Amino acid sequence: MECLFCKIINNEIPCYKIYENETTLAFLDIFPNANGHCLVIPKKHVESFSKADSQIVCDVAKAKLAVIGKLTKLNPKGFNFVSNDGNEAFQEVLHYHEHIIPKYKKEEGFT
Ligand code: DGP
Repeated sequence: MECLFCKIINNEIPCYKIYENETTLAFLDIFPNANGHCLVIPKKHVESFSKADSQIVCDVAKAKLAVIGKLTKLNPKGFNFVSNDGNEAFQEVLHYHEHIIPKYKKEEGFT
């Protein structure tokens, strides 16, 4: 099995787990953009959001809500939810994942 995130699901590669249930896993991104930057993935391998069926999309969405609940202890002021879809969109790991990036203050230049 070559998929990096499938290896994480199978405990072949370690990760810092934030949330897990039967169908999904969330863990800290190894290259975080902010404290608490998580990735939420389905346990069933699917390449990207646009290739996922509605059940997977629903499972991941529910897991995102659970992860947000866990991240409240970091006291974020907001979140960015990002899913890169395809190599042209800078998707590096071809296993569907949603980035949850906590935001702590407004960035310079934005009103
Ligand atoms: P994307 O560019 O959307 O495919 O993002 C892939 C993310 O996966 C990137 O932010 C870094 C993260 N990542 C890559 N390899 C590992 C790993 O081995 N462990 C963890 N925790 N995250 C990883």
